[in-house]
Amino acid sequence: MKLIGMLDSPYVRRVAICMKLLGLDFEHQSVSVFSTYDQFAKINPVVKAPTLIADNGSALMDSTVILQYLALLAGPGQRLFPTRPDEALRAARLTGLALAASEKSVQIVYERNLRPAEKQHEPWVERVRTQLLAAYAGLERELAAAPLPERQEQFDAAGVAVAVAWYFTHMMLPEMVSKAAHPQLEKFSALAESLPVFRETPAV
Ligand SMILES: N[C@@H](CCC(=O)N[C@@H](CS)C(=O)NCC(=O)O)C(=O)O
Repeated sequence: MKLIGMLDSPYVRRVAICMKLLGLDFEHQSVSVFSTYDQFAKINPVVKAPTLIADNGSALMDSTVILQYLALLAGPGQRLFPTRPDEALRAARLTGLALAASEKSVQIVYERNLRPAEKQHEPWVERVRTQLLAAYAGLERELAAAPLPERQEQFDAAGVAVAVAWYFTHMMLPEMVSKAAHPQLEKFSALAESLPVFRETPAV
């Protein structure tokens, strides 16, 4: 299997870390949807990162769809996606918030970096920023109510999504979301980023 995309994408990084936690063999190709668009388009004409090339050559896209497929390959004993309904519900809530935070961060980055200054629309950026802050406020409350597991062998896909989103937002939009106002997220992120699987999969 091949995972295509740059690890500075929270979606690509999420899949790469989960693949390592699942113990799956894969080759990672750091191809950019921007600086190497044509090369990416030859692999997947839709040019979405991540793209997973399955062993039969099928090109899959969307990190959640890819992880759904990979969890099946890893077998019934995998522990990245809980199967108990109460645990699955919490994982779904955390993952949804983390993916919304990633998406809203990406939207602001695209608005700032891809559109010419005179075409930027501040009411839109403000709307997206409000959504971004709401997603992180929700996550902060969730973590304050019940902390996420901290050891690598206890990590699940929801924890990966949360940690990757928080790191990405601060890497790309340093002043946008206060670290001081989100102590639970900041603590969890620092811990996650110190784990071997996160350090071996840096957001670059
Ligand atoms: N919902 C998708 C979002 C993936 C996504 O938007 N990736 C960005 C890179 S961070 C991308 O492919 N951008 C190029 C484009 O959308 O044209 C997922 O979970 O994989």
